[in-house]
Amino acid sequence: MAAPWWRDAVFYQVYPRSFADSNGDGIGDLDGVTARLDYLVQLGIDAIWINPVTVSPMADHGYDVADPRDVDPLFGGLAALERLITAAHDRGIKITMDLVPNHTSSQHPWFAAALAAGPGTDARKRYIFRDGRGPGGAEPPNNWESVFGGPAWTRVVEPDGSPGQWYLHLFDAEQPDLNWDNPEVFDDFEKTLRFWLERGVDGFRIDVAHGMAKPPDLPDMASVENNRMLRNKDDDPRFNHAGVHAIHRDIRRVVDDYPGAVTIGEVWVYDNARWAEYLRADELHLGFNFRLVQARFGAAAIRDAIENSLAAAAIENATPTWTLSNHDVDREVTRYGGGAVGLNRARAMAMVMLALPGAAFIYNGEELGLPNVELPDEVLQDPTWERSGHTERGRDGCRVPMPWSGETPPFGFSTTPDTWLPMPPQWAALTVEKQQADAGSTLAFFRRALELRRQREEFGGSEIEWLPAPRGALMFKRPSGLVCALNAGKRPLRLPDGDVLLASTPVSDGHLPPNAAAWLV
Ligand code: ISL
Ligand code: CA
Repeated sequence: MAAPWWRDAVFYQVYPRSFADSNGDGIGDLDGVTARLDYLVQLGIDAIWINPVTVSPMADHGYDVADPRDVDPLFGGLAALERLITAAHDRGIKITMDLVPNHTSSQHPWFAAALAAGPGTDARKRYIFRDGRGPGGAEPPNNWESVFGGPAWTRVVEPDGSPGQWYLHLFDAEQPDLNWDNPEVFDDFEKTLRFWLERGVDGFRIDVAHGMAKPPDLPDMASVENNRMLRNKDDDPRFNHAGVHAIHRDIRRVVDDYPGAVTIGEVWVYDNARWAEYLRADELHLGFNFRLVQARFGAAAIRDAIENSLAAAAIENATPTWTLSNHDVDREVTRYGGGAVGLNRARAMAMVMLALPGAAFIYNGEELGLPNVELPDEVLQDPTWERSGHTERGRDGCRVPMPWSGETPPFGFSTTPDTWLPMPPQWAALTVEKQQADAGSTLAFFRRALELRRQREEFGGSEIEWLPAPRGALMFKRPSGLVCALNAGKRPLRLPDGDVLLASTPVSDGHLPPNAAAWLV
């Protein structure tokens, strides 16, 4: 049997609000993506993962879904998605959508029905409603916190006007968690899966894939500290309950009716053995592994992240996945120190990622070397900002729209300068237009890297062998011959013999400067 297409695919994540705006309202949309597809062909990607575009009041920019089987008019409606699918397939690009099984929008008809029907009704049993604790039920049912800050419970007013039950929302109050013990919930999700697969979608990124099942007694969390994003512990009762695996098996049975379709789970689970359970042959095809995102720029930390990611996937003979950034985390240029050093390190890490066996994910703007943007308080939109009582700024800084062309904002992203997040004037130097004209640009570098990864047979084989490297450096080899060297140290690194295919910073006299990577054959 031929290897599935996704086994070594390069996925490009489109954050649809921020990619390209086709109708001048300052918000990116699907026709904007379709219009820019040739840019992605030239970049050399295999598939697009598009963040949620289904009908949503946009409390969490689409992760609050009011109708999972239609496209929001803001993004162009269902017809725009169909145009994108057709145009992408014409160019050999796959389209994967983002689905959100853990919760709905509070404006989903089911939630409206649950509120109207009152306690103890079937309508309430599609969500997680409980009576409160303490006198009059005035305290939340347990101490769980929302990932975005504040309590994970909100009290409702009952139809007769009395203070009522509480509902669970691991994220924003506008995102009530579904009750996956109720078979109606899966039945509806199956409809959603088939709806999109029938329309030619090539697979799904599954949001919070470790979250749908909850422990029946909803026990308190041991600690409500350190519960923010990227800091969860595996003993957190809100996530990774064993019951979630039966849900993944049910999903897989549906997806298997559509050969070639892929599922990619967002699995924030740290223990390798427990993470690997999601990748069993009858569960997800791919799982995000976030160790590389979390690793600081240091040889030991990066090697540890790679070794653990490979070991975790190997437990179930699954395909490793690699990602350096996404719409939830600070951009890597900034994480690695910002400025020229941050950019050099981000380029070097892109080469490390693309040299590894498995599937790689590039987040829109990564190929331009975009940094995070420091936004003023008044433009922040991420619910985290409000829910944390203005202590966490949230994720808007990595979601600023793409600069395409011209000298001033909106840089060809839109026709209105009033874009949904403001674009920094300094991005004039980072536009696609400028970088296309510059052979030394980050964009030109990414194109070359992806071209080599696609064309050179030295990238074959599913393992890596670590080669000896001096302190501060790491070096590994693919079985088909590619050597990747990373210099995360302070002194120039003497490269082994061989031809340099690509270097993220020019090599001089056989030495790789600090904050750089090279591919050799
Ligand atoms: O700590 C977590 C769980 O262990 C979180 O990192 C969580 O998994 C993550 O925040 C989930 O993110 C996804 O779902 C959110 C949405 O806001 C994010 O953009 C999305 O990537 C709610 O749907
Ligand atoms: Ca638009």
